[in-house]
Amino acid sequence: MPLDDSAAAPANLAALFGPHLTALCRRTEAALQACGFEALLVHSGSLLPVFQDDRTYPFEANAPFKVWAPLWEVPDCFVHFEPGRPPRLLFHSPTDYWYKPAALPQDYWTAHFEIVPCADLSAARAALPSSLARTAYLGEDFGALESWAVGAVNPTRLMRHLDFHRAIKSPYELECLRIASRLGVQGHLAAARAFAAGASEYEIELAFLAGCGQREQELPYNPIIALNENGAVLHYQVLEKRPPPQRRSLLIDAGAEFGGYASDITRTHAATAGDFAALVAQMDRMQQRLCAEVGAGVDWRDIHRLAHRLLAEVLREADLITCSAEEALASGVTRVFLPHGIGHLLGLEVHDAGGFMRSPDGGDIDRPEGHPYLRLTRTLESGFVVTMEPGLYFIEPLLAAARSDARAGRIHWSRVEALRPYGGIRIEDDLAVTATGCENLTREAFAAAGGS
Ligand SMILES: [Mn+2]
Repeated sequence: MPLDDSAAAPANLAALFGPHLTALCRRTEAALQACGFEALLVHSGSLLPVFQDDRTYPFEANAPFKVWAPLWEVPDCFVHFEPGRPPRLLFHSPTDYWYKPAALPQDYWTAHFEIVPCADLSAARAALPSSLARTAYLGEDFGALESWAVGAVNPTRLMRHLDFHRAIKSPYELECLRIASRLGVQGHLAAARAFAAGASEYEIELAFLAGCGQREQELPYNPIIALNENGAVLHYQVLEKRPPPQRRSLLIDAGAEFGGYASDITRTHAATAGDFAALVAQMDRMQQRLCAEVGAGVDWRDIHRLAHRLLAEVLREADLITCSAEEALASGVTRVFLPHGIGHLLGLEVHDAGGFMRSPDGGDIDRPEGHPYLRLTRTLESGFVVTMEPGLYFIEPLLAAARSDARAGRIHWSRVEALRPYGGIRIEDDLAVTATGCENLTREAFAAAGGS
């Protein structure tokens, strides 16, 4: 399906970018001052060659660079920022006839930069001040960097200052995230149609890519497209090219990217009505209850704990446990069925930076005991964007462990066996936290596209 153009960049990005950059300059200036630096130099990233080959791995621009400029395809660019001056973009413009060099950007954001084309790294160095002794550099340690004599490479304290504030998205960033959600939803709708038509995992991925109009390396992460029991593998990465003989369920965790910002969306589809479809509906209601708890001032760890309380009730109602919901919670049975965190920060990275920080200088906030995979422990603030992704899975190694200890008597094993061929359920939306609640970027995008 061709990309619906109405999902692409709206005109208001130009108006939003200026204030975004002004705020970024201001907080970068404060961070540099707090950490004893006079300037910042950020690298977009290096192309990584494959050993003994003339190919390179797909390029991924570094997030600390993408926060400055929505350039995610061009290696060896730099942003140089000195407080009091407009940021400079040293744009990699090689002379090349093997590959097509990127054209100098001309877009809604470029007027805010002084853009300097640089043929190679030595031209980039020549465009910078002669001494970089008070400059902090962020990026990989490429070969020539030592001779550039920067003041510090990836100084931890400065990076923490910058990462801490990245959790709060500007209106410009929120708009990029909305567009990324709309693109991702186009992919999900196309994938759901392919599943209904009996497609293989591989064909469902092709439908997703065509739906959002992006190639795989443009996506924020490799889609998880799992039919039947494959849904029990949390980061399932195989794309079977043949459809299974029996089509029971699809778990698809896939997002799109816009302006360097990600969406991260999961839906679970049942092929037919029945117990599994009913369980998906129950998990959807539970997910919506959790979303309703989100708002500024809420401790994310409390949301995670609440998810386990609600999951215990779902397990009880679905007859998957033989004990009470309270006992399932207390004995750790819910963690057999939901072994991952309830959600994470989302932005320039799918698992965005700064999820554990108490303050820029103040150390980290611990995860709740027994929950080692939670990626966010901060108290929510207006402007945070988080995912809400409860799950319920039938994971063989976790079930095997529970079968051999005290939890065995609390699980209704014949029910587990009946549902195990369906793999698992995850439902994931992206939420922008507000003072009074949240904006559900995913559900709004589905509603606008006429889906769910
Ligand atoms: Mn996620």
